[in-house]
Amino acid sequence: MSDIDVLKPDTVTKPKTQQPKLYKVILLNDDFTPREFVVHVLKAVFRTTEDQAYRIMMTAHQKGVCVVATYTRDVAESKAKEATDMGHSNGFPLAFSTEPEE
Ligand code: TYC
Repeated sequence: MSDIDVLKPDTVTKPKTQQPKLYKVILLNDDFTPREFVVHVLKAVFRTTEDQAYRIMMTAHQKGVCVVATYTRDVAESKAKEATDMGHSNGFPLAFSTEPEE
């Protein structure tokens, strides 16, 4: 028996389930929402730590946008809506969008 035969698996099983397509939730910068409020929303809706929320907020603040996290489509869309609604309920133009991952 050659080395190659020893290393080769007898059967190759194909996964039966497909990986669901993932969607990014994107935080958009604006000039009005207070920084602390953005951090509060990120912690509440996306369950980030204070430190992660601060970094995400500062990236959006400096670059215009920041990917918050990726989820299945339904979860991404409902979290983006919940977070956007939280801003609007408090009189801020805070906005989150979603887009499919490559
Ligand atoms: N740019 C806002 C300010 O200076 C803070 C902010 C950061 C708002 C990130 C939205 O996605 C955002 N108060």
